[in-house]
Amino acid sequence: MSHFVKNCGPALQLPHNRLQNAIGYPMQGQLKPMQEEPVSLTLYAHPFSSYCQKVLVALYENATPFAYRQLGMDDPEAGAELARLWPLNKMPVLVDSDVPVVESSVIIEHLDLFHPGPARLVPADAKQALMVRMMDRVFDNYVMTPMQAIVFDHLRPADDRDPFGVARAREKLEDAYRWLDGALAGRQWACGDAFSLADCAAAPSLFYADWVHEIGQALGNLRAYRSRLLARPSFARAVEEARPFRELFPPGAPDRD
Ligand SMILES: N[C@@H](CCC(=O)N[C@@H](CS)C(=O)NCC(=O)O)C(=O)O
Repeated sequence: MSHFVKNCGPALQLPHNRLQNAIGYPMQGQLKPMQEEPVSLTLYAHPFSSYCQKVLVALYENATPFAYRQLGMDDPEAGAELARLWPLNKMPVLVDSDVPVVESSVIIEHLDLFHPGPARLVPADAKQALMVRMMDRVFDNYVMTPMQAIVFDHLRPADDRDPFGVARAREKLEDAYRWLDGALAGRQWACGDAFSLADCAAAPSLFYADWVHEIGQALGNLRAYRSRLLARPSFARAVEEARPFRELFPPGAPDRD
């Protein structure tokens, strides 16, 4: 979800010169472990954005304190700050001790590294971590991406609609659903018993993907997994916070979930 909420949002306290110098990650010595000083995290995000929800789930899993800089049409200054922080103009962006961290997966890895809580979202074991990263990529690339292609087609002018691209996106979703249904057999979460980065990615991607291209009744493992994600308190909270924005969903939100 993006264009329709992109420049929408509250008020950054950082002076401009610090923002302009901020790109460059990691900056040695700038990031302090949580034990040494109070957490100073600001998240630029919108509650209805799928990639923002991915990071919000990670923050809520560990009750990590952060300032929420909500982007919105009613706060152009927040959008301008985002553009200064990350000229590619994508949300979410996390600012940690004046250092912007971009890309949802990297933000979650950053939280796990610098602000760990009881729920470790990236396993300490390198081999297990690889599986988690692989599944994170699967959800972003093969569920989130085609889902967004379908959603954004609704934002195009009638003459610029792309039926071929939408049909292809639906095929991609079908392929991903089928593969995931097999991969999830016998698993509670994406990679087994522990909730991880991969589940943070899975939750919003499957949530919205099912809205635009319903997961078939035959794919019981995937449907049950999506239901478990919806029942997870961290994601349930993100879904509730986004509920007031459902009317913005370009294809129209279904009357469920
Ligand atoms: N790869 C990025 C994707 C972020 C992304 O696409 N965010 C959308 C909102 S869900 C956005 O900011 N779109 C604005 C735009 O495309 O202009 C990530 O993982 O953070």
